[in-house]
Amino acid sequence: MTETQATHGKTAVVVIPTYNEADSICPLVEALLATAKSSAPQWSVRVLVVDGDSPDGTAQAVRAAMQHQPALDLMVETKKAGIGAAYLLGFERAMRQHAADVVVEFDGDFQHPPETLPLMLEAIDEGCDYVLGSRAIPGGGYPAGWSLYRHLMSRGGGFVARLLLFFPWRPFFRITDPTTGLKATRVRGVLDRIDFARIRSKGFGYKLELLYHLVQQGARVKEIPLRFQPRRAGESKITNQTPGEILRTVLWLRLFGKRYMARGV
Ligand SMILES: Nc1nc2c(ncn2[C@@H]2O[C@H](COP(=O)(O)OP(=O)(O)OP(=O)(O)O)[C@@H](O)[C@H]2O)c(=O)[nH]1
Ligand SMILES: [Mg+2]
Repeated sequence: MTETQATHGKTAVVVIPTYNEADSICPLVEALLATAKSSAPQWSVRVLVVDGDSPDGTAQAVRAAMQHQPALDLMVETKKAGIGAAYLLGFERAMRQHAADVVVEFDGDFQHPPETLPLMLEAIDEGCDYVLGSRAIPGGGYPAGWSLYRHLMSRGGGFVARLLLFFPWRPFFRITDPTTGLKATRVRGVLDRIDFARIRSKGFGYKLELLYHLVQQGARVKEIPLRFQPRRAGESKITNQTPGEILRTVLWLRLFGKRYMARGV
């Protein structure tokens, strides 16, 4: 075994979906790779950007960065198709092409602090399968200056999602922030047991679907604190339809989720 193989035995692919994130994406990629190199040297970390054909030049900026950054990869969708669709595309490529041992879900707007990456990989090293960044446990939190509406949507919506997905079972008490977007998932025996064709939501609801199925499947879950930052640049892709889409997804999962996956996986 070469030295590189010995020190970089495991591969983590950080998948970042982007739509009009040209101002943040390159500094974010640099920060992620730098923190991984210094604080998780036992991991080979790659970053895969899945761009929804952004008109602001996000993909061009990534392509330019790829010239000097071999750990960076890019997929460009034919058109913006939802955050869930982008992640599933990215997971497929991470698993098939990059032989990922772990895939990480990470926002492209610096709301997830890059320093959380080594902490998530450390939890995977300890034996966890599914590491979730939680804004609702000590050490985590929401951005200062968020409107009452955003707090209500995030905290109230999160509570309703927990209730519908898990009450009165044990996961209800363990999953404190079900709508979080920061996650690290072990591939072998965990993510590779999910049939992506059966994930129904192409938008933000995919988060709840994957959470539900992975928890049902018995993934060993750990939450780490997530201090969710204000957006650095660009605009939110959350619309007035997003809360309704998430609510429909969790209701459907509560009613049919268990039987649906049991038939297919
Ligand atoms: N490729 C692709 N990326 C998307 C799509 N929707 C959202 N994203 C990206 O997914 C990440 C999360 O989306 P955000 O709009 O930041 O969602 P959020 O963080 O919950 O909301 P804010 O706090 O308002 O930013 C960002 O990097 C977006 O650019 C999409 O349809 N396609
Ligand atoms: Mg965001």
